[in-house]
Formats: sequence, structure tokens, C-alpha cells
Amino acid sequence: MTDCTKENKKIAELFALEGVVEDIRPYGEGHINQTLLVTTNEKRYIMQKMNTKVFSDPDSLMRNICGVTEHLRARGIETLEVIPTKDGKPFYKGEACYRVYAFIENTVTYQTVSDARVFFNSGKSFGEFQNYLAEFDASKLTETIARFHDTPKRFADFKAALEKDAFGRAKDCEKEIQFVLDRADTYSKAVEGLQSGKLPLRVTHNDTKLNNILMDSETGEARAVIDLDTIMPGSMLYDFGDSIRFGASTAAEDEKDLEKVHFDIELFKAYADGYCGAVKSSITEEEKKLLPYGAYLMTMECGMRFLADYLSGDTYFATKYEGHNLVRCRTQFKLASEMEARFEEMGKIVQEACKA
Ligand code: ADP
Ligand code: GN1
Ligand code: MG
Repeated sequence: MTDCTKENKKIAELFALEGVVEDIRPYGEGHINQTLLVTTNEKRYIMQKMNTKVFSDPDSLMRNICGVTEHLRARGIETLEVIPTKDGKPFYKGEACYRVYAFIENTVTYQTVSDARVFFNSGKSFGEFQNYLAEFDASKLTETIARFHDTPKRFADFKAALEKDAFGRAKDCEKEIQFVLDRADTYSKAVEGLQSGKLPLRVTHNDTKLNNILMDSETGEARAVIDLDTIMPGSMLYDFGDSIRFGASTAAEDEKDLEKVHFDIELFKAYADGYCGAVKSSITEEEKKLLPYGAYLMTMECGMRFLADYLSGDTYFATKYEGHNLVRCRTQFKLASEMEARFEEMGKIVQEACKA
């Protein structure tokens, strides 16, 4: 066993696990927490070193997660099961913070959409999730990252990173920088809609990418929505949009060959059918009108966050090589530019999906 594994084993043993820890290894493709698969002689678990730079208040974060998962479980919905420490705490707080979930077996997560049916199912499941959250008392929730999807604020952060250009990287990405600057007047519609009351404030997931949902490995049906760290008040545009930016692409989020990256309108339709079918009794006319814009907005927002992180020396998103965040931002901008050309079609698809 490596020193790092021995250290992790000691931490895992602080939790109320069944059986004896036999193996620990890195797991999954998340960009924020450090995720480990822990195997005992009886069961499997997910242990995460929580990213306390990103989530500065782990106590409130875990209170949110325990509250939401209890709410879902009480309604018979499969969800994350928090495994407490041996002294009954929802997470371990030492030099770093760790939490453990039961591993949800016989499921898979996808990094790209393999078949439109899977994307339809994930849309349906995120839509249903939205409905369950509507019954959750929002006053019990702490905002875990302030102004998470406030795109004008993200744009201001991007401009500050550009101004600093701490690593002298701006010269390598002038085209990408210009792409973000040129669209400055398109970033405020969601925030303004929420402020004016034109868009309803809802409890949303806020990070609805495809690998944050576990699909049944046999049936392809959605089993559980995971990565509940960012459940906060927000807009339906965010949940719909973030799924589209990641899943309605013909390639992975970090595909280097942009020739392979396209916005796939058939996948957009599959997701819209699943999602809108589930939320059609609560969606408002304004939301319906703006869902396509939500897809564009989340794609631009994520792209400018990747680019800002590249300019700032890759301190936020986990990266596997230098330039990883730059590669990621390029796929987002390619998708956003293709969406711009298809807003009308996207709008019709959403209207149809809400009727069906
Ligand atoms: P991050 O915040 O870094 O994205 P996630 O909570 O999304 O971390 O976890 C990363 C990955 O680990 C997920 O995409 C999924 O593949 C896997 N995973 C997380 N929790 C579970 C679980 N309870 N059962 C099975 N797989 C899980
Ligand atoms: C992060 O945690 P993960 O990997 O599911 C990020 C999202 C981004 C996404 C881009 C808390 O999601 O906002 O859209 O990467 N999560 C946080 O892939 O910042
Ligand atoms: Mg995740």
C-alpha cells in the first residue's frame, strides 16, 4: 500500500463502514472533490475529500445534503446515503474534510451521450428531481456558493482574471477571450428575470451534467441524481441549460479536435422531451421561452469559467495537463456558437415538448 492509500485507509476506518477495508483507489471524473472508491470485504463506498476551497462551509453543506436526501428517501426516491463517522457525525473534519456515501451498485455514469434514450431518461429524471425539490422548504437551505450562476458576476470575475493575466497566458487565447467579450450584452437575462420576478426562484440542483446522474447499468433508466453540493435557490434555466451544454454535444467536454464537437439538436430534443414532460405542470411561459437561452447561457458561463481558470493558473477545476481548461473552454464556445444559429428551432422543440 502506498503512503497515500494508508492515510486514506485510516480516514475510511473512522466511518461506520461494514466490513474491513481492502482497497482504495481514485474514482470518477468529477472536477471538484477528490473521489475515492473504498472496497471492504462486504461492501463498496465512495469517500470524498471535500473541496473546502470551493465549499467554505462544510457543516452547512452537509446539513443541506442530509436534509435533501432525507426528503427524497421519505418519498421512496433512490438517493445518496450519507454514512456517518463512528461517532455519529455526517462527515469527518481533520486537517481536511471527508465524507462517505454508500456506493450505488449496478449503475454507470456517462461522460458523453451514448444513445438518445439515455439522455431522454436523464432529462426526465432531472425534471422529476426538480419537482421533488419544489416540495422542499427552501428556508432550510444554505447557499453553498454565493451567486453560483450569476453570469454577469462570472463575467466580471473573468475580466478580473484577464486584467491580471497572472501567468502571461492571455496571449495564447486571444480568440477565445474575444469570443467572451463580444457577447457581453447577452449574460444578464436570467439574473434580471429572477430579480424582477419574471422568472420564478426555485430550488435547483445547479450542476446537472450527465455524470452527476447514475443510470441503471442494465435498463439504462436513471437511478439517482448525485453531486448534491450545489442544491440552492436558482432557476430552471440553469438545470435545463447545464445538462444541454454537457450532454447535447457530439463529443466530450475536453475533446481537443473541434471538428468533432457539434451541438446535436436531436439530443437537445431528447432531453427537452424528458425534462419538459416532467415539469410541464409547473413550467411558466417565460421559462418555456427562455429554456433555449438557458442552454446557451450555461454553455457560455461554463466556457468563461474554464477560460478564467486557465488565465489564473488552473486553481479551481481539476486538470490533467497544462492547457486542459483551455481545451474545455473551446468546446463550450464551439457549442455556444452553433446554438446561436438554432435558437428558433430549439424554441419550437421546447414548446412541443411542453405540450406532449
Ligand atoms: P465532483 O463534485 O467532484 O463532481 P461527484 O460527487 O460528482 O464529485 O462524484 C464524482 C463521480 O463519482 C460521479 O460522477 C460518479 O461517477 C461517482 N459517484 C459519486 N457518488 C457515487 C455513489 N454514491 N455511487 C456510485 N458512484 C458515485
Ligand atoms: C464542476 O463537480 P462537477 O465536476 O460535477 C462544477 C460545475 C461545472 C462543471 C464543468 C461546484 O462540476 O459548475 O459546470 O464542473 N462544479 C462546481 O464540467 O463548480
Ligand atoms: Mg460531479
